[in-house]
Amino acid sequence: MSILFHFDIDAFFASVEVLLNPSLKGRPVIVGGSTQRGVVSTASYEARKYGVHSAMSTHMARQLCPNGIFLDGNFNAYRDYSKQVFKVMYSCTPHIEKVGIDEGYLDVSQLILQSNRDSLDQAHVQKKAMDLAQKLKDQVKESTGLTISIGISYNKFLAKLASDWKKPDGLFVIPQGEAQDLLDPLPILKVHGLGKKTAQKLNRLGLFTVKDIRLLGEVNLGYLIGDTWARDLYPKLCGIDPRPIVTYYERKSYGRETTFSSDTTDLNLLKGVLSDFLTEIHASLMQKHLLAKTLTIKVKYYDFTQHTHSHSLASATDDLGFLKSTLEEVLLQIDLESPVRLIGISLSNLSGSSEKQLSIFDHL
Ligand code: TTP
Ligand code: MG
Repeated sequence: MSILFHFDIDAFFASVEVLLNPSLKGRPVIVGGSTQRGVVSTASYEARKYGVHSAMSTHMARQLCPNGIFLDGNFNAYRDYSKQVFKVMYSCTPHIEKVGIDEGYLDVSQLILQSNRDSLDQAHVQKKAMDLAQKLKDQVKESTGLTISIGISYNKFLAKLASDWKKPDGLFVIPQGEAQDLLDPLPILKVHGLGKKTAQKLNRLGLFTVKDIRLLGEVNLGYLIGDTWARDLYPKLCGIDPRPIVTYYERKSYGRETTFSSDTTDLNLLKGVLSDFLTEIHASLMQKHLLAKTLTIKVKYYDFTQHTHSHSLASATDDLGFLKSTLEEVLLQIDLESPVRLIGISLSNLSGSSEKQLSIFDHL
């Protein structure tokens, strides 16, 4: 079974504005166009008490909250803060799917279950997951000043629902045995993906909760909201969501190549170029907390014939010295006497290095 986290920064743009100008703390901050024709991007929780929310016209927001502090927004700052938050997440695991500027999914199954081989007792697993999530929350708070909410569950749909459950600064778990009981009484609108209009239509038919529409069955629900939508939604109402986490290292390899302005047989030049490329690629891998197992060199000769030479190591590594000596070994196998037009190197067979680089998490 998977253990997934969904995290989402609380009132993201507004919270960054408060960090940039602490005198705004505790006040109704509304980001998204100080002009009358603007649209609200987000509002601080203080402003939400007045009914202000994302996508509302600024005109309406001003009517609801005349004392609101309306700001245009500072996208470079939002991007920087987002990067810092994701950096904390990547220090925990490379198994991350970024969904938006302020949210993402983490697959922590390996981390939790590996450090827990001795006991697969559910309560124990849950405690470990909560401890890890709390550590991430603390780390984000400490390094950025932002609060995030984390939801923990065994699929994406439930993890996202859980992160919303106790916002702001929330932490909530939906364990397998409790999912249906938690889902059933929820108002239809709480189900991610169901729009307001559809919810109103269902309400008019006397259907108000998840249980109400679940009991219709998929086919009947299809008559009301359309087959395609029902097919997607119905399993979720039953706590089922098979969507996998799609991590960046779906990307299979990292590489660089270059074409020389004139063909060359200079072995030192070729070695130097590849060695520099390897240093660069290695830096990208380190940034993403990845290990590589296979090193490949590609050579295109003056006559456009092309050869690739690969070498797979016994185990994946991020040791640059070792990779460089592997590079030299592979180079020995290549014909570098014919003039070379293009040369390139790539690292592939990638895997996460979280187990090695956990630092603050490794005592979990
Ligand atoms: P959200 O995570 O939806 O909202 P939020 O972070 O402001 O509040 P919370 O998560 O606590 O409910 O969106 C993240 C940011 O994306 C938000 O701060 C501003 C931006 N955004 C828009 O610009 N327009 C929108 O309609 C929405 C929903 C968000
Ligand atoms: Mg958010």
